[in-house]
Amino acid sequence: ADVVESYSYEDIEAISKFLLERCRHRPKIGIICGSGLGGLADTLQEQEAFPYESIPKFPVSTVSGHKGRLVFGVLSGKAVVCMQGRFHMYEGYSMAKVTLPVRVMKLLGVETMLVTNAAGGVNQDYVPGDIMIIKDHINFPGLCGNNPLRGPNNEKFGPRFPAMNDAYNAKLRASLRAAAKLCGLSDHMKEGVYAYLGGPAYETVAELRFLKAIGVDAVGMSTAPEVIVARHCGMKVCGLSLISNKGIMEYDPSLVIDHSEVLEAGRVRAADIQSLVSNLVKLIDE
Ligand code: CYT
Repeated sequence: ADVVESYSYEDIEAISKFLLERCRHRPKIGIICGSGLGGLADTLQEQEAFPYESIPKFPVSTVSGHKGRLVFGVLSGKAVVCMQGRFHMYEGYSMAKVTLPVRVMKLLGVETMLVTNAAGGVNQDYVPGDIMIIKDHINFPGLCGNNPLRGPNNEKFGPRFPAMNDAYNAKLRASLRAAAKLCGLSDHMKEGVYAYLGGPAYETVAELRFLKAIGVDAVGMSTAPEVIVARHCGMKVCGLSLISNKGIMEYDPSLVIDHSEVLEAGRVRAADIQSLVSNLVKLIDE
């Protein structure tokens, strides 16, 4: 049943070959940079960058605050590859396009993937500027059938029915806490459940109250699809949400949220997230 868009193993192999032939780095660590957090890629040493439009069959990203390059380089002495700008379902991309870069990373040799995003705080204890280690997620589109693994399964990547109970690696989460300690960020660290919603509309008050009631700590419009595809193909995963705003849970029309607020939180904490990630990379044993 060819009803879902998908890339063949050969398509993905061709993209990774294209990159490997033009790049001397051989990263085992992949990093997906979220809204306002793309600056991390600019800090890599010995950079080799590939704008998405220069990579055959690669989608091109459109949302402001997302650049659109695959950047290879060295961070804390280790080779890494960063997605500077990701693809979101709300931009109109298929799940296949949203998650294609993860499979490309897999064939590049990536074994550990770190995903970052900007998210709204649902947990009332969270304040903008907090950094949440993702402990687990709820994939709302997936619960209704729009899972990135929908469609024919390619056994070369992973099993038809992959486990997701241990999606966010416990050892990596401990390493993130240790990394946070090293750079003096412990007081801003949280750990919680991320809910993935399709967006692009922010949540209604009733939606946020519902999310809170079911145990969600932060809400955003990315990450879960990439994590599912990474786990499917056996990568170790860890994730960070920068809490960019408090979710508005009261019927008070004077309270507003806009995308510039989300990007501003990224600017305030960008350097902290960069040192957190570089300390984490230091702690990852390859
Ligand atoms: N904030 C955000 N909802 C929010 O309130 N960054 C994504 C989704």
